[in-house]
Formats: sequence, structure tokens, C-alpha cells
Amino acid sequence: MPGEPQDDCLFCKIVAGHIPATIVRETDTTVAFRDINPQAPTHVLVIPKAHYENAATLAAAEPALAADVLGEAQSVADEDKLESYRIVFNTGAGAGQTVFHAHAHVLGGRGLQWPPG
Ligand code: IU
Repeated sequence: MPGEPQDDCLFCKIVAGHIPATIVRETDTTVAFRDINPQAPTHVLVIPKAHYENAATLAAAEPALAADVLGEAQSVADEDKLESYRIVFNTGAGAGQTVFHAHAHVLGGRGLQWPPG
């Protein structure tokens, strides 16, 4: 079923508390935690608790939940008082997605170049 936890999904295991993560924010529908391999002083991942493979399937199935994720990403930026930052949804392996549970990267605290490569 779309949205149901997947046994083989790392981020579903973080949601369930079966894998440790440094959680910075949590709501009824989302969790935000520090990336294990940070690429910037602030590098937080915001995920829906429900399992969707990527941002596209999430937005198509549950637009309100996609908005929750985006709103929480904004709250992370606000909490860390980031003046400039980037919110990224890598979507598909060709774009660098390695964990197939939708997530927003919130990156900030250093200069960021564009295009990212
Ligand atoms: P990507 O957009 O799918 O490439 O992002 C996955 C991120 O998940 C990546 O930045 C990893 O460092 C991060 N991550 C994590 O924070 N904790 C983990 O246990 C694993 C990956 I595996």
C-alpha cells in the first residue's frame, strides 16, 4: 500500500526508532534529523513518516503531506537562522537519490554554488 512502512527502508527504520538519528524536529507527519554525512554546517533531512519513494510520488499521492515536509524544511532554516540556504529533493538515481524514501535536504551555513553539478 502506498504510504505504508517498508521493511527494507532505512528512513522507515529511523521513523520507527529502530535506527538512531539526531532528530531536530518532529511533527505528527514528519521527522527532521541531521544528515549522517553533512555537506554543510546545517545539513538536515526532512522526511514524511509515511513511505513514498520520492518527492514526485509523495506530491501526487498526498499533496498536504508534501506541504508539511516543505514547511518543516523552512522551519529548520528558520531555527538555524539561515539567511541563505538550499532545499533539495533529489529525485531518481540519476539526480543522486540514494535513499528511496522521499526527503528534503536543508543545506546552509556556508556559501553554496549554482549550478550544483
Ligand atoms: P540522497 O538525496 O538520497 O542522496 O540523500 C540520502 C542522504 O541520506 C545522504 O545525504 C546520506 O548522507 C543520508 N543518510 C543519513 O543521514 N543516514 C543514514 O543512515 C544514511 C544516509 I544510509
